[in-house]
Amino acid sequence: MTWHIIGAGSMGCLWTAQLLKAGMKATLLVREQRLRSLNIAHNIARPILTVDEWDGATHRYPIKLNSPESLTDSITHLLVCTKAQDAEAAVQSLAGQLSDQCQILLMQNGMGSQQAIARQFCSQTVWAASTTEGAWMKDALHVCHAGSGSTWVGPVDQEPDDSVWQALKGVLEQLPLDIQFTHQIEQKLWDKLAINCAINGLTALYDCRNGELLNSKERQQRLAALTEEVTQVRQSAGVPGSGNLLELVHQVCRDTAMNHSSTCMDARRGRDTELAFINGYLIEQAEKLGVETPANRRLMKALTELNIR
Ligand code: KPL
Repeated sequence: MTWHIIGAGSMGCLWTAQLLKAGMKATLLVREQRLRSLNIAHNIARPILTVDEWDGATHRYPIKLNSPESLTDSITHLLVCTKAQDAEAAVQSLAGQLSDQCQILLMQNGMGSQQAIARQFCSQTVWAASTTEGAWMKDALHVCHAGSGSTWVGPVDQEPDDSVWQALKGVLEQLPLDIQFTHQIEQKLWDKLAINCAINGLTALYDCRNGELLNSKERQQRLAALTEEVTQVRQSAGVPGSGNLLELVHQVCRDTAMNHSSTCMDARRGRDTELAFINGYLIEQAEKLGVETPANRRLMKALTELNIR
């Protein structure tokens, strides 16, 4: 079995390494220009992917790199690890290569991109993942697996046959990661949406680490207001809750206290963020449902004024 992984950021590199470790074949897909620079930088036929594991071990894997433009293989298992705003175009760029039985696994933050892809690729099976694995890039093709977490996987807006379900489950169970399959991935995506709505934008606004959001009363109040709005929109959308979201948000702030969120890092680097699929998605859903979201709107306005989009 060969997996094609699109997106060579922290999750793309981490998952490529875990697939290779489990004895599967993996081809990492990057844009043509990036492919050239990586091949030149590594100056060898087989570039090396390096993973610093959270237990202190370092593993190196010779990997196969390609670009969507020059790929001729038929894709049976596609892992999409791009930013949310790039996911739909990434899958479309591979549309001609996807087999009808292709399993497409989406690993984006936020919501909206998964549903858009599921609507377009109805012959294939589209799965979404929600993960708490902690990883960051030290350098190109060098990822630091900073903390081990859990990953939930479930189908988006469809129920695959049991044989399809069992086949993917059997494959992913071979990975050295904690992966759990669920029929309620939407609930898991909403849990993660609450975490990202509360933490990501605020850390970009204050340019601080995740743990520093708990440092003052004002920041804690903003976390609480953002989270409360997610709870209200979620309830109006009829998505069952899975516990106290504010407790979950505080737990993530403590567990990832020293991390800079992905949005804070994007803002620092002057890159587009995933906020349109995080707070933006929440505000859009709230409007449809007639729910007010002043805290989320205030945050988005403040970020726009700082040119963080
Ligand atoms: O998902 C994250 C992100 O940075 O995007 C959190 C959970 C906030 C960890 O930093």
